[in-house]
Amino acid sequence: MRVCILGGDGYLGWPTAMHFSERGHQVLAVDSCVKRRLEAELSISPLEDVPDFEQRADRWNQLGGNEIKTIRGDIYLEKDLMNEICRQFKPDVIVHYAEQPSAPYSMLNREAAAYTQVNNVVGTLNVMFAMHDHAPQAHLIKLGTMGEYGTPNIDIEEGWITVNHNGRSDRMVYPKRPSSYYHCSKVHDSTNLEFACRSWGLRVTDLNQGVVYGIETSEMARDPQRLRTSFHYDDVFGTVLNRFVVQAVAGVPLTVYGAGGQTRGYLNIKDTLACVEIAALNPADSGEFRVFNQFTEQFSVSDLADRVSRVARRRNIAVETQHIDNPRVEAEKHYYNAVNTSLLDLGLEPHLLDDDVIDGMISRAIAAEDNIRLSSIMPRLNWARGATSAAQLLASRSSAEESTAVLS
Ligand code: USQ
Repeated sequence: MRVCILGGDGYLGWPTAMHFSERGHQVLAVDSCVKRRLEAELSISPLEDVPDFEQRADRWNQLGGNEIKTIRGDIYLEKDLMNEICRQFKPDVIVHYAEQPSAPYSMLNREAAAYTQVNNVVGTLNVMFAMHDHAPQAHLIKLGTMGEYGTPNIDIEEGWITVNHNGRSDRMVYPKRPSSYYHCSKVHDSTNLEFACRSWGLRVTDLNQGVVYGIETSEMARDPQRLRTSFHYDDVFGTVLNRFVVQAVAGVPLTVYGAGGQTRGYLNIKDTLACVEIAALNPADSGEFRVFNQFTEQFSVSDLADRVSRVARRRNIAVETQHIDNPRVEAEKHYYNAVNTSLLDLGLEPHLLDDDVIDGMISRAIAAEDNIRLSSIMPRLNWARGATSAAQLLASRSSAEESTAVLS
């Protein structure tokens, strides 16, 4: 297949590009590298240095893999880019990760919220229109999020639900209650995509993905330094398990927000790649807006803290857990039961979160221990206070020169 990966420089996009190349597909990876710019503006670095987009592709191509071609470009700002890609590359599959991915970032201030929503929603519109005009048979695999649903007091279905009301019944898009302007952007994308399938006959799979953890895939193992993906542990781009592992190694208490009963779906990065491949090999029908819930296990935040503590203690690393005031507005104790059978039915074989996985992540964090910045660990953004916290965040940074338009 001819596979175009949008967001091919990202935490998931780069491993996905290698995964498809390794399996003999023709891969075009596209990225504006804006996330690296946002990180620099916020004075944030991943735990380990990550080679440039083109350097990683060059390294992969030198190793004799099926060539990964790259384009450095912005699908939102460069209005003709997706048209050109659809006309020239003629993708069979477009995997779309090219969005601002951080919920905390989107809550920073008005500019960050607006950037997140315009970049994500208009970028996706550009993909949809390019497909309509130049690649109507291509299959779009769009990364959505389990956070679109929020934490309803009923079971979460896979995208659709049959509603009975006043004696009548209809199959409707499952109700959404997102919990950040980032998560809202994914809901807006889903609305636009469902409409495009209905009105233009596009074929779309929306992967409502849970929180991803892990940094190892078989392709990266071929040159762990030069093919690696990013490992964020900071308060803006770091996700919870990655953060807890680094906090344990740094010898600071694990930052459980609030009561710790917040339950979410989780999956290993290896399963992200497998799920995207399964979706690509089993495309949606023309006109079908198909939704898969992409996670393998559910955990509460306290469960994760307990697991990291237990594995760290086996290495004689003493770990404490601290329940800190929750910077987010979210339920801290709630019902959570989400269906995730579609991908399993299509053959997904999950890599579950066992102690060895956590231990492997601890080893990586120990190897990069000197890079851990303690100033990146405590949450600096507050959902409810919003812009006030942006000012606090600015003040908490070491140098005035680092301030940027985003934060001003
Ligand atoms: N949390 C803590 N302590 C921390 C960090 C987070 O208790 O130090 C809690 C949060 O309050 C939240 C849960 O852990 O209840 C998950 O937070 P997260 O930062 O790991 O993940 P989230 O903000 O939900 O976003 C991440 C990705 C996003 C993806 C989403 C999937 O950044 O791109 O869409 O996971 S989901 O959560 O299913 O919506």
